[in-house]
Amino acid sequence: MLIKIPPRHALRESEVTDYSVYLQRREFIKKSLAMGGGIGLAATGLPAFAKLDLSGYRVAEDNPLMAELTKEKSITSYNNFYELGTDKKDPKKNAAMLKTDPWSVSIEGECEKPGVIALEDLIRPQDLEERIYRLRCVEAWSMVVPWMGVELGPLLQRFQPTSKAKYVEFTTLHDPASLPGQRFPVLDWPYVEGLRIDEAMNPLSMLVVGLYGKQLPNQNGAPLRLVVPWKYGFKSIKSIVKIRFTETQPDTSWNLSASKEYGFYSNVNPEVDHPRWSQARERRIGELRKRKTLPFNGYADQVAALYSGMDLKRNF
Ligand SMILES: Nc1nc2c(c(=O)[nH]1)N[C@H]1C(S)=C(S)[C@@H](COP(=O)(O)O)O[C@H]1N2
Ligand SMILES: [Mo]
Repeated sequence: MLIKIPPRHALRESEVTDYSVYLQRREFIKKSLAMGGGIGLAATGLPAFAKLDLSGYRVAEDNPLMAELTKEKSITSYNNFYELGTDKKDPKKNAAMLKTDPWSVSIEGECEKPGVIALEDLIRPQDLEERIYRLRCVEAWSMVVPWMGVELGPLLQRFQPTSKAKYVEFTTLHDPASLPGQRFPVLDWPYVEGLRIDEAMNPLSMLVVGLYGKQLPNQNGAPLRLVVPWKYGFKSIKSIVKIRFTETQPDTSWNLSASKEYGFYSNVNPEVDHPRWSQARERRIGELRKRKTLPFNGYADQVAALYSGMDLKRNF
C-alpha cells in the first residue's frame, strides 16, 4: 500500500482558509467604506457578535506588518490567560467556560462621569478600527496580530478624568465558575494592571474586541482586553470588567507576585534582562529563527518621549 506523506512545508488547508477569508473581507470592507460606509457583513456568512456590531470597522492602512501576520490559528491556540489554565494550550480548551454576554464595565475613581456601562454602549461601532500590532511576551515569544478595537484615550475622555487622575487601573472578571484558574492561588485574583495616564492616552493604546476581523475569542480575552504594543504582553490585560482612575500608582498582579521580575512599566527593552533569561531576542510563534528584540517593541518613535529623563533600567 502506498502511503502519501505530505511534504513538511505544505500548509494545512485550515490555515490557508482563515487567512484568505480574512484578506477578502478586508478588501471588501475597504471598498465598502470608500463607497460611503454603513455596510453589513451578513453576506460573508460570518457569525455576528451577539450585540456589538463589528461590521463597519476601518481596516489598517497598508502596513508592512501585513506580510508578517501570525496565523490566526497560532494566535488563538497558544495563549497566556492564567484564569483559563497555566499551560499555553489550556485557554483554548477551557474557553467555553467564560460567559461574555451580557458584559458591562464599571468606570470608577477620579472622573466626573463614573458608572456601569454595557459593553455595547462602551464600544461604539463608528470608533472601531483595525490595527496590526506586534505583541511581545516577556517569555521571549512574539506575534503579529490584526487587532480590532478602539483607541483607549478618546474612550477614557468620555468619562472626564479629573486633574487627580494620574493613573488608570484595569481589572479582569473575578468569577471562578467562568474562570476556573481562579480556583488556584497562582496569582492574587482578580488580575489587575495599570498604566500612567499619559501612557493610556498615547494613541497606540487600544481596547480590543476582535482579531482577524472577528469577535475576540475567549482565550484572547473576550469580550474586551487592553493592547499596549510597546510593553510586555502581561500589561495587555484580558476580559476587563473595571476601569478605575487613580491618583497613585495602582498595584499590578505580576508586580505583586514577583516584583524583582516584573516592574510597573514593563516596557519592552532588549537591554534589561529578565532575572532568569535574556530579553535581547525573541521567537515569532510559528518561526524557528530568532529575531532581535527592538526597544519599545519597535514603537520607540511614538513612545520613547513618554520616558525622557527616566532611568529605564531602574524603572523596568
Ligand atoms: N487577565 C489576564 N490577562 C492577561 C494574562 C492573564 O494571564 N490573565 N496574560 C497576559 C500575558 S502574559 C500575555 S503574553 C498576553 C497574551 O495574550 P494572547 O493570549 O492574546 O496572545 O495576555 C496578557 N493578559
Ligand atoms: Mo506574557
